[in-house]
Amino acid sequence: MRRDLAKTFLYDMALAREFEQRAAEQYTEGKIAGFLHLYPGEEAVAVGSLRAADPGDYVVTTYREHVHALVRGITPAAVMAELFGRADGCSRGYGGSMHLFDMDRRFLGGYAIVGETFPVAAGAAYWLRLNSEPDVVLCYFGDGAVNQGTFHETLNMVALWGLPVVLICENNHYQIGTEIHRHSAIAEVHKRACGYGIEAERVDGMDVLAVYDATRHALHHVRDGNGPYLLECETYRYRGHSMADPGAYRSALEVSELRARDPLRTFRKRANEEGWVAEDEADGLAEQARSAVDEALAFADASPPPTELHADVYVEPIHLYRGRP
Ligand SMILES: Cc1ncc(C[n+]2csc(CCOP(=O)(O)OP(=O)(O)O)c2C)c(N)n1
Ligand SMILES: [Mg+2]
Repeated sequence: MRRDLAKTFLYDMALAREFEQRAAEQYTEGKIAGFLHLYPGEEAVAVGSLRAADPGDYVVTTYREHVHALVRGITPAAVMAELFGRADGCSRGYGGSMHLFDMDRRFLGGYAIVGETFPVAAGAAYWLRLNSEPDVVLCYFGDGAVNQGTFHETLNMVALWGLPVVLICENNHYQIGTEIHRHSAIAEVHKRACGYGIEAERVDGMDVLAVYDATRHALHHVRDGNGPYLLECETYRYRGHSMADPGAYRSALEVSELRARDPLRTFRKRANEEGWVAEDEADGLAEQARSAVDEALAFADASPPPTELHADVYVEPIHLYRGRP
């Protein structure tokens, strides 16, 4: 393995963990409004898959998307400012935590509706096909989205038309407080793809290198013209579903077993043992990540509120409503 890639993985995951922990603090201090869904425990999925993608590829993802945005190259300052609802946020303060967007980085957004990412990704992939572009769409979704109609409709159409999409399931086994076995006849998400003739694979989503290798394989498959691919990454979130959820439905034993497989700690240990990244280098990367988040917080705090909230809002003239009940 290349040493620079191992360092990139370590930095990305350290930044992800630090960013989310500090965002949680800001939420409790009232700096962030609305819902806040955090990613600790799942870092290897976004980092491994997005580091395997090309800059030209498109990304469509869910409301648990801060880390995807960071790995894609949106600055921590622009992401934190968006969480704060400020003018310098990547969505100019309009979107907040669940609606990060950056066209330059082909980051087509976080989406708050479960199952919403599928048709958006299919549309983008269809556009790529029409324009004979070589790029691929990475479409993220949670295990809670696989019983939505949009999942099945989209798998059918992207398979039928052979569209360039890698579907990436972040299977953390929970949909808010409901465990997947309680609502899904087939809980192994990758098995569902065969119903549409889509190749699929399950991968250990706590292992960044495994996710990276599997995504590279999936992207080659798609770029070689073999149609879509579905990757199921088995992972776990350490916090509740959102800041509003203490996560009391999970046993302490279950959480501690999964904490023992912490993707950040396990990869750091492996990188050290393999001679890819020494302990002091890893400490340095963690320190850099802390400074980046310090700067992001200062930037977000200093950023003004949006001044043009009505700029993109279309309303009918108010007199049309006069006289209505
Ligand atoms: C169509 C729709 N139904 C219900 C909700 C409420 N809701 C928000 S998150 C969520 C659970 C989704 O779980 P999953 O897809 O596994 O994603 P995770 O939060 O685990 O990352 C639900 C039901 C929603 N946002 N959209
Ligand atoms: Mg889930």
